[in-house]
Amino acid sequence: MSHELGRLEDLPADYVQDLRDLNLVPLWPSLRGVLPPHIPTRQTKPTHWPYKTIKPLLLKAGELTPIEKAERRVLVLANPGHGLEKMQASAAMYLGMQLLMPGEWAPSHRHTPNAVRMIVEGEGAYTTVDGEKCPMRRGDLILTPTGLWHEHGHDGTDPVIWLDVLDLPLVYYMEASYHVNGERQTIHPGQSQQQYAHGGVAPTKVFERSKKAYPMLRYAWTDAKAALEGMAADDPALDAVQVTYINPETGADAENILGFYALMLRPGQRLRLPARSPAQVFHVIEGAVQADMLDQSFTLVEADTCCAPGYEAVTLTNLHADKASFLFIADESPLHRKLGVYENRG
Ligand code: GTQ
Repeated sequence: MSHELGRLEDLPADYVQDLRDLNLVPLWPSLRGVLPPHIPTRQTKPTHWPYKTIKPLLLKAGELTPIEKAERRVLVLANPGHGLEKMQASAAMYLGMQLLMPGEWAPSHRHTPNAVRMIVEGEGAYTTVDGEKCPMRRGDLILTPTGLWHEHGHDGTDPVIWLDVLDLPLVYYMEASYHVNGERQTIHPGQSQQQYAHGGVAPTKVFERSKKAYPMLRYAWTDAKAALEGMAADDPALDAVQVTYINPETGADAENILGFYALMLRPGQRLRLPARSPAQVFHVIEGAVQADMLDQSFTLVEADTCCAPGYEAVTLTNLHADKASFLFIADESPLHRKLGVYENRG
């Protein structure tokens, strides 16, 4: 049952002013705003960022702004529903397309927000995370979790571009976002890529588990793709051919706040994802996919990115009838589950 609540205008102006002078606010005029009926108010709008429109502008940024003047040469994929200046894709997710030109160096820093990179294009770049040199190849996922030093270098001959996904909006909102600059890292042994690259077997820690909270930093696309193709071949009836990027020691999500997944759509497949509370981001690693949500329909080709607000079903259709398409998905599920607000409404 919902009845009309009193408005601010219903109150004597001097009374409201007396409250304000004491840093007090009446709840009832704003109660329905902060606790709307049945479904949250979402500023996150379905938004599509075609790669072909971003790439030339990013390359132009490479001409206009030297790396020393940028530190990170990034065009932010900002959701207009939040206001572009907020640099948010959703309530908790930030997306950016980053360019590194051959020979350039993005210096070492660490920060409280968690980041991952999904490599879009180019050869020869690498990210050093916590002393581990992680080569960047198309489709690879590289973690730079909270607090770990990271820097980017490029020994190749062509521009390298990747998609950054950070939980920056949330960490900033919590007044917990800051960075520290550091020295160039020395590369040390203990390559997580060698130790944890094979699902199902992990290094035996005789006395204790790894001391590292994030034992695996680079997830090669060749491995993730092989896992998806294996699952699809094993069970032709399996609808959601999807893997989650996990911490190989704990089995938990790879990072604490955002979740990361790879999804394979079989030739011509149409897959309805249920309406769940977290917002989601879809990025095409290989193929072409139609993404339908609310009253929007996006045609996503390779390297395109889009986002969907929470509490809405999304239907994904592989636009190729004769081959699989592959998506990278990021969402706010780990956060929603930890906060106890996760819902699947079917
Ligand atoms: O590469 O370290 O898109 O610190 C935003 C902040 C990338 C990075 C971003 C960052 C980075």
